[in-house]
Amino acid sequence: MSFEFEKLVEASDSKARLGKFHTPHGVINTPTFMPVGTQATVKTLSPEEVKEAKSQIILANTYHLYLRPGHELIRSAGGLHRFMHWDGPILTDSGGFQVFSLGDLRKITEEGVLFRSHLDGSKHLFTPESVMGIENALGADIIMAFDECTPADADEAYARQSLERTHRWLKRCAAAHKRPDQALFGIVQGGIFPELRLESIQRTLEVDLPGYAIGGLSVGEPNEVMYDLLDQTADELPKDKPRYLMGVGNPDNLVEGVGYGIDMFDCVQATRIARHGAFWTGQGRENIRNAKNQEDFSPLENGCGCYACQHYSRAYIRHLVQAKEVFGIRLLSLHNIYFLNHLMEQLREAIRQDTYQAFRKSFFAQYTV
Ligand code: PRF
Ligand code: ZN
Repeated sequence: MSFEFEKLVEASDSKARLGKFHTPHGVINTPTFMPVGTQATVKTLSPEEVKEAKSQIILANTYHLYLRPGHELIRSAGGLHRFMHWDGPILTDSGGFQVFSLGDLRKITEEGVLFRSHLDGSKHLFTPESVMGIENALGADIIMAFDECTPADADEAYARQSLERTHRWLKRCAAAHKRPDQALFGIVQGGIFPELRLESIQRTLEVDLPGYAIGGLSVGEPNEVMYDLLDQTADELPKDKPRYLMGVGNPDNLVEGVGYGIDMFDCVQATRIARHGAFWTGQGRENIRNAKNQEDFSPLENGCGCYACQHYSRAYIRHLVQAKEVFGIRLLSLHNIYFLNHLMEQLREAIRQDTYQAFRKSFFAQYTV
């Protein structure tokens, strides 16, 4: 099975690239944004709606699906694509982020991570081998290696120890991965230390894989620290493989990330902020609850092509959110996902025209972070 990454255009004004990544469930135009469907659903939306909002690929979580409903049940259903009725590409994250977010509920050893379920407190062990078994059962097109997401406040000694363990685990993941129709991606760590990140890249590349991810960023460090690290390290990843910046980010992070040569992004923000009544426009983030929207019969964003903006006003969506009607959250989620996918489409077009820097400039002239 080939997971070919075709590089179509390289920008002359930045490290941005335009490409196509081939998977068994279709081609992904890069750079791209992936909406998050943690529990095999992009919260409140049907797959048709997610697709209509221009999504090419979605992300699901090994940790959640393993605990509930269980990967064997999903295997019995015919895999994740059939289970959730999404026929496009899917990526599963490995749980290397979720289990480390559990705080006191987990213990890290060389073997793996012992953790307690956030659902019922039951004890479980994730190892590189068991996680590959789960991801093979789920059957996503792209599966992430089991890593340790190094916390932003880790000192250099801890970050080194953690990245070394992540590399030993990557070798075990590669040995345990059994399905050639799934692409295993390795994950670079190294905390906020540029030398450690460069070393992590070298060690990760020792395992020849169809794609590589940058983990451990956007975990509490300032944006400028993340941008500096990306500037110094992202382009050291192979030019002929997709590069995925995990758990990032907001519209401004996507615009900047593309300029550092990132091809794939995911973030829960689009649907999470919708549940708080928030949405993005070209000017920045706003909240529909704001009194100024009460009698505003214009769409969330003038000129937006999304379903919500085609048919509904700010006044109506504000009413739904105030009345706690689920449809309000659905409309905001649709708009936010469309907004990020449309932004990526504009970035791809800018790279094609070799006008990335001009696009970036005009974006930040309007957008308040
Ligand atoms: N590792 C994994 N998943 C992730 C991260 C990571 O470092 C991050 C960090 N931003 C988000 N999701 N496996
Ligand atoms: Zn819209």
